[in-house]
Amino acid sequence: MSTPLTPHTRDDDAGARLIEPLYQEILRRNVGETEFHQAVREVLETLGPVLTKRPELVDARIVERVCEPERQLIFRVPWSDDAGGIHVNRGFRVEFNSSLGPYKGGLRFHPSVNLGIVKFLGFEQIFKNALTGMPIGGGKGGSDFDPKGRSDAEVMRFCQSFMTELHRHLGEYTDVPAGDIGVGGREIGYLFGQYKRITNRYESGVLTGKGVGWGGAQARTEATGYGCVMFTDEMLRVRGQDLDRRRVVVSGSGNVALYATEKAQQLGATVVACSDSGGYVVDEKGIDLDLLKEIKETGRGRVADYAERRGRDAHFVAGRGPWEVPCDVALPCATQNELTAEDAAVLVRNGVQAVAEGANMPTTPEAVRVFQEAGVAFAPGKAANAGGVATSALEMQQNASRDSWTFAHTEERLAEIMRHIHDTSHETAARYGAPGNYVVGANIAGFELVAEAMLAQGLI
Ligand code: NDP
Ligand code: 2IT
Repeated sequence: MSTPLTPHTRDDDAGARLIEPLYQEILRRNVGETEFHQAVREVLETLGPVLTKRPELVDARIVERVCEPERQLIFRVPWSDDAGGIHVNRGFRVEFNSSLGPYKGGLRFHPSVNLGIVKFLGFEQIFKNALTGMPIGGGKGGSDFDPKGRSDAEVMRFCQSFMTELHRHLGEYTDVPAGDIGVGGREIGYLFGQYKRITNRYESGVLTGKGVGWGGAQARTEATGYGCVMFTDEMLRVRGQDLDRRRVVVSGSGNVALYATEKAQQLGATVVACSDSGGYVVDEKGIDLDLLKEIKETGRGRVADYAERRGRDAHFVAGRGPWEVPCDVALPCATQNELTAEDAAVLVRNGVQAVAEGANMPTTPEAVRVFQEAGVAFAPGKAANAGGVATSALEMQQNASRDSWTFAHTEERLAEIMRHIHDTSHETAARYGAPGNYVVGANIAGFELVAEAMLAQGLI
């Protein structure tokens, strides 16, 4: 037996009492998948009131069905390095839920990837994608391949081998991958090329995050980070505040972190720290984003290099996360469980006002409680980082109509979608007796949309 759930509801809630046995069954059937257990638990803890109000969802076993992927694919990915050495990696694609549209979600290439991680990401994706209001189901994939230190030719051969198996499961109406950790424009290019070669189809809508010159959407690169900051701005507005002159700390320095930094700076904030897996850099005058982009996007370098090149203004702290740097707004944009209860306590002590998850599940459940109990505005990833996948859906829309929109138009659509997700989460939380609790609001709003479609589509 694990620790019992802590429902966000009253003790007399009949729905909440149904949840515990469901969760125990999920633990029993998905042995060792700790991140998946965590993601399921965080959602189930908030669903009690919905099940109390909607017994037809209980009768139709919607929770049991939504926690079981429609299909899980695991495959061998052999490839050869530049010296002719042979490597064998494992590929995954979890096609979790297609009630709202084709499976949609990124691919992650990182040595830590395993089935439990892909399932946690796929599970989150179902509700995130629903919240966007776009016609996309939930899925996720990836590999334990480590792209760090590999040449472009090696990455290309790996991507080609990965797609040689995965292509038979994809299609613009079936399953549409995109990027995530370790998968950016370069990898999407190689994956798309191999898909096209095998199928002999220029099926633009089969992958998103493509180059803007060959079917990609303007603003998709920026969308996750921009959207996360737009969501933060909306949360602050509700409290009569804004981002102007705020001190912001961002973790990570990849796609999400770089463009969260860019949007925060555009809105008048000073981003004073960012990080990578080697440590963090503090730059009290504000991160020089051109320099950071040059190091990270062009050079695939480290934040330690940034500190060195920036000179006296910045310093690097090895082997630690950035949460000890005092700030008004914290944006975890690196990876899961990177912000612990101890980090949260330090942030609260230093006066943090708002926290928004650019990454997926970066804040541990204990840390979320620390923020909520301290009255900090907290935005869960499935709401705050949904701008990336929403803009992927806009890319699919442009591909389907053989059109391409301007950056300004696409960014305006993104801003509308982020406002919509904010308002829906905020209103739903209030309607279910948890005002200001975006975790409750986002989970319930996303779940209700998916549950409705599953009910309508019968027992499948
Ligand atoms: P990138 O690969 O571009 O960047 C990842 C960043 O996080 C790097 O700075 C990396 O440092 C750091 N990082 C990764 N793993 C770890 C780790 N185990 N410990 C410490 N630091 C780590 O990925 P993205 O920016 O695309 O993704 C970041 C997060 O955002 C992920 O959680 C992803 O799921 C989520 N996300 C991404 C979206 C997208 O559109 N790309 C959309 C929505 C969510 P290092 O280089 O040292 O490994
Ligand atoms: O976690 C995510 O939402 C992503 N990695 C983006 C998925 C997508 O299909 O654009």
